[in-house]
Amino acid sequence: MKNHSIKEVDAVVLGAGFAGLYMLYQLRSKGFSTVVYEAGDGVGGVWYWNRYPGARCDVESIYYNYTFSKELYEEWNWTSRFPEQEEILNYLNYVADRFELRKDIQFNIRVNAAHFDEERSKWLIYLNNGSQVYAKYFITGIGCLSAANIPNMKGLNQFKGKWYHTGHWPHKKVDFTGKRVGIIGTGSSGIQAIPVLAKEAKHLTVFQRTPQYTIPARNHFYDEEFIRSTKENFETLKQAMRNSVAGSPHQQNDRSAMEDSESKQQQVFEDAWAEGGFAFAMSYNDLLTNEQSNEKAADFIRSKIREIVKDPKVAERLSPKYMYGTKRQVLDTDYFETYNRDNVLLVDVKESPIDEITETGVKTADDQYELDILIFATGYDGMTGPLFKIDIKGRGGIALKDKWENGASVRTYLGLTTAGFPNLFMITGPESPSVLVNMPIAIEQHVEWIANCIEYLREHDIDLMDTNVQAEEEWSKHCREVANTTLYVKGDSWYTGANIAGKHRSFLIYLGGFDYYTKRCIEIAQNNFEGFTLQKLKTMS
Ligand code: NA7
Repeated sequence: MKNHSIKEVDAVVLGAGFAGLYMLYQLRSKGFSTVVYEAGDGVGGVWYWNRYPGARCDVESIYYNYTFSKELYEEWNWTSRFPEQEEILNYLNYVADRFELRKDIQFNIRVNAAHFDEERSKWLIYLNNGSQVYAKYFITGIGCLSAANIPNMKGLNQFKGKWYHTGHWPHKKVDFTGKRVGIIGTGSSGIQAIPVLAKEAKHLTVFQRTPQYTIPARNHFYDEEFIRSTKENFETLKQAMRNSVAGSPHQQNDRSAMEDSESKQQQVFEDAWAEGGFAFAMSYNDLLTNEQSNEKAADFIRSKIREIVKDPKVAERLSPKYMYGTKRQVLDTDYFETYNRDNVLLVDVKESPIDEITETGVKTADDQYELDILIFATGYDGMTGPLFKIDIKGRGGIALKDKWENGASVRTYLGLTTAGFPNLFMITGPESPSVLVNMPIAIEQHVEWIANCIEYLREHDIDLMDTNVQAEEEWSKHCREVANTTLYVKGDSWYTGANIAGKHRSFLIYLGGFDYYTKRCIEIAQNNFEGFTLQKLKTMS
């Protein structure tokens, strides 16, 4: 029986960030009725939510854009090497207006659940405003890092000051003038915020659990001539990014650090340090596969910390001991220099764990720190976290969370689909190259593949596409095998899920190279979507 009260569309897309906006653009241009649901009151995704002081992208702006439209690339002018959150948000708002995307986006709506209705072979989507919608295709564009991790610390509810998480920052400017500020967490978000906070606040206490390898970003304004030449080279740049290992035109040095003498290594690392950005990560080809090379890079950074930070005890606390790069390498502006300021205190919470949050601040095993504002820069439940926040149920009413055994047994095909959940697509899902590729480029590749796939299904009158169990077993196995050849799997990071108490440890990013991955996706499509079962339904209600 057809339920006439429930609206029907071809596709429901979740999230209006880079992924959701481009998915909408693609599907609409192919004539599919599409609606995007977005929890925020504006577009931008991660760039809508992450408004903390100092928030910036760690990919160079001229590469951190869409490449599907030459005109768009020519129209937009980035002002500096590493774009600020506000500038990226302005860009995405410009995209939404330019392609008239807003009319198909519903803001301030959260999708609570999506259940596959086997009788109708459609997804029934449940919205937090109480209404429902049927969709033939259900597509998630919710990012890999959108489920905030707010540690369950005793006493937080009794804190009389204000507290914030970096990923849910207020839209009104927070004034730190004259305030005693505390920040927990020294990942990318903390390291970007700390130098800015230190300049504004009366006093800043940094609660560090694990020190980080961070490299100077060497941010600077672009000059007009540089921007003009970039635009002239658009086609070359686009091809270079789309056919690269990591979605950027930068080439990795093709040598092992072990092939060079100590003095040559020092020179290579010095040059990369001076260049800033991800040059350091690209300085040798085996920093993430060879422990000896890795140790050389780690030693070099530790020597820089000792050089910059005046107090040797503080320098020692700031020096990471784990393998370089197994947590995402951070880019900073004056991070280590900030610890030379009189108004900044570093507290090592591994030495002296946080006991509780009190009415007036943070109490550790050894001391009490009085605070007016407390900031959680404590990261995210990455990769599976955003998907598990939604009650997604496939065939037989099986929940995605149960199929994947709460993260212990994630199985996908190309990180795009998973068996038993027909017509569900995950943009940059677990086991795709995602966060280890320049995200807008990874997103474009996924979105174009999904849009072309859906168009193929329409052309061939196919109603349902489901993943074969064997295909996903093989992909997941391949994904794990490639990861196990690297040092990434040895690190305690959000990459491995080790940052979340009780989370199963697994490495859910495909490391076989974006170029290889793209070719594989194309081949699969060209072979009439091998690894999928394509089904025509006899009668449609
Ligand atoms: P990250 O990189 O996960 O960093 C979170 C930080 O918070 C990290 O230093 C954690 O220490 C620390 N943390 C987490 N929980 C606690 C508790 N309970 N107590 C003390 N310290 C804690 O998140 P970011 O937001 O900085 O960056 C995420 C990504 O966004 C980044 O990689 C870029 O891709 C963009 P730990 O290291 O786990 O010991």
